[in-house]
Amino acid sequence: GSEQSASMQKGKIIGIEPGAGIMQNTEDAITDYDLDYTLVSSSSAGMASELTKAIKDNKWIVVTGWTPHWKFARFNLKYLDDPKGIYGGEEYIGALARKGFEADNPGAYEILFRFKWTPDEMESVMLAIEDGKTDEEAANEYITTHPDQVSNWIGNVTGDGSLVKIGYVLWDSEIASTNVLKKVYEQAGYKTELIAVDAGPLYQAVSTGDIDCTISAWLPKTQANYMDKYGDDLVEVGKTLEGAKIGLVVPDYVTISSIDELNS
Ligand code: PBE
Repeated sequence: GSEQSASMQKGKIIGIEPGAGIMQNTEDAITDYDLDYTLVSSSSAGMASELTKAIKDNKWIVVTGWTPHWKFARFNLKYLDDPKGIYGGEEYIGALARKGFEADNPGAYEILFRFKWTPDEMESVMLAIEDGKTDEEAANEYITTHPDQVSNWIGNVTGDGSLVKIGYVLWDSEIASTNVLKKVYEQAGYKTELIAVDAGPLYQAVSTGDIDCTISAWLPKTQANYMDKYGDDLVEVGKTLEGAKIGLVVPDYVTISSIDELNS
């Protein structure tokens, strides 16, 4: 029964890549709430498959979760309340650029500055990928079905065929957004290179100028540790998406409602 399953899964929080901001936040939560839990590192895909399996068997599970994410469209899930505010409140997804990107490539910078969409729009691309489309197919489909938005992003910019190096982390959300940005740049007349790295090396590469830009920055709280370390050596261009959120997520059938209750 689910009660037995419950005790089997307790004691673990299923996490994602060790470098993700949410992993640091979760270590802080374990300490500050004095949780009798260990955080298990995995990957975004691994977390999602653990979650899918647990729900199929009606088992107790707690994962590190974030919005936008296709899992909220697919399953009945809830965030656990976080009375201590360890996971912050409303987060945004920022665009970061290397110092000098605006001067060297003003058109490409302008597109980055104007690239803004909603959680629902981003989630639609994530869902298409989850439904089996390739990253590229899903991004193409988004571009062709949102021509007005794309032309707003591009504005009067005419690309000169130069290369824009875009860094990202292989989180589902950033796979979706970065592939859309890539298509926008290509439609505007730029070449692109996508460079997948972990979060720490990503911030470092923007700060050293090894890559031009990224739209993988979850702020102000999620990746505060990386911003503290590298923020002075990079440019925060703008907010690509507002209304993001991170926290601990459980299926609805898990009866607790707050992180406080995890030990009980
Ligand atoms: N996330 C999704 C990332 C940002 C994107 C919330 C897993 C993190 O740094 O935790």
